[in-house]
Amino acid sequence: MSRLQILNENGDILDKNLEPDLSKETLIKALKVMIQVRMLNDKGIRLQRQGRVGFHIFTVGQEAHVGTAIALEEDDWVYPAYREHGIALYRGIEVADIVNHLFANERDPQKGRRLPGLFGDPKIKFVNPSAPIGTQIVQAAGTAYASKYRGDGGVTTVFFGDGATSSNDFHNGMNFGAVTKSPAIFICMNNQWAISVPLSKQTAQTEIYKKAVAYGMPGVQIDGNDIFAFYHAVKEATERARNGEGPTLIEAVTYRVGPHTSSDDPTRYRTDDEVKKWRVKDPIERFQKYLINKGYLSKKDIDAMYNEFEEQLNDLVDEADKLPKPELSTMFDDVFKEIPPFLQEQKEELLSFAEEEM
Ligand SMILES: Cc1ncc(C[n+]2csc(CCOP(=O)(O)OP(=O)(O)O)c2C)c(N)n1
Ligand SMILES: [Mg+2]
Repeated sequence: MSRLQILNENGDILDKNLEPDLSKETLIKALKVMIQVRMLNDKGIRLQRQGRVGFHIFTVGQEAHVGTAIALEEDDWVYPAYREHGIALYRGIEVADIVNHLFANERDPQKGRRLPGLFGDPKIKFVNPSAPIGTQIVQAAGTAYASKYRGDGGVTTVFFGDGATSSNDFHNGMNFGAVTKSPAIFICMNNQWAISVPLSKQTAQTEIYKKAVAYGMPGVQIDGNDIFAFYHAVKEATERARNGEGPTLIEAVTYRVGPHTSSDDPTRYRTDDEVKKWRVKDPIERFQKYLINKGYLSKKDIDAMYNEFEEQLNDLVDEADKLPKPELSTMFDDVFKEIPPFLQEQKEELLSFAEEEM
């Protein structure tokens, strides 16, 4: 089986029969979101380097995942790994929520408890990522099983990296999902690297989609920089899932163009040539070319989209930077419905200690 590509690097459709029938508005919204992901990335790393934000997770080159959001229903669950911010933006997360989260200020919906970039939002069924690699795969398999059990017609999609396929949770989740024929979509973002470990040192079966055979589910490999390949593969997988035919594994072959995080220096373990080879496959540039060729947008319209978001982002950053951190007492919230006496005691002790120190 070959790798599914619909939109090539020049922005051309390779097979007219596979060109998705999507409205101009939907396509423009998708581009807008991809641009937002890219600009949030660029802003995030600058803020981290300026010492204003503690940590940064790079997303450059992996923005084609937005095609997934177009293919899903709004009510379907999504478990991201940690580079799939486009799904949250497509589903309408407030950009201010993301920015406040980066600064871990008092308006951060995560209340300053998560690494910057590891956010979720229950309103849009975008689940908080767990830091241990692979955990979300079993969580998603459970959520998909719950949908089947309740008969609510929902589909659960879970993203994970190539490195995560070496985790026990990959096996558990794939096996459970397939054997229970649950409505799950497993999407492996094969970006070739797990921090400094290349794919060839991670697994002897480097065509990850083939692992699906062992679990008894279909596996498809797509160009992970092609928004239409995502759309097409996910759409097909949702149809199977909703028909009671069980899960699908989608391997999206992409590349982590940036470092793993702000704590990583990839020049220590990979060549510039490799990175350059992938830069020309940029998912946003090819989609922009497509939209220009189609007559939906001009170069000027696209420039305006960047400028508009730049302004919005700068305003949000200025505001977020000035806000105080969450109240110390909030660290005791949310775990128990009613705070147990031993924690109440600790809370009072901490607060009186903090008062004395001030
Ligand atoms: C169980 C576990 N082991 C190690 C780590 C440290 N760690 C964080 S990200 C990462 C690499 C993950 O690579 P991959 O799954 O390919 O995702 P990518 O970062 O490439 O998107 C590792 C080893 C962790 N978070 N959890
Ligand atoms: Mg990886």
